[in-house]
Amino acid sequence: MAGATLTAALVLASCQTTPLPASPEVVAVAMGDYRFSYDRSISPGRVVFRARNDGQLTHELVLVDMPEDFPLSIDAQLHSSKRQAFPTRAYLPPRPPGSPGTFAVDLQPGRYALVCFVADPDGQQHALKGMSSEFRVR
Ligand SMILES: [Cu+2]
Repeated sequence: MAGATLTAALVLASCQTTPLPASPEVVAVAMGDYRFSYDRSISPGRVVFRARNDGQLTHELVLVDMPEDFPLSIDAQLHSSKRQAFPTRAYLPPRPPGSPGTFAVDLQPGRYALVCFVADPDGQQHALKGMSSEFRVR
């Protein structure tokens, strides 16, 4: 019993003297039917995306890097005849309604987008029904 108390005291002491890394920024993303809702003011560094499917349909979340000089918005790009693949930074597989999902990434200043490529029974991807969203880290 005394040993356990001593161990607890030592653990407590080490916690008080060891500096902890700063808590990462957390971005809550609500995935609705054909939209992403979140606070777009995101700072550089480690960012935790905490997503949740609040819709009635299954959704996924693909975080892509967009070239700074790309002339179109993500939505215009997705609807253009020349769809271009951007590098995937993170991928949250399809989630049924009510289901959460979390991932962490290290983001440099730049241009990014969230996209859902799940297809409806009509063959159309959610990305073409408005389920894409661009944000800038600065
Ligand atoms: Cu979707």
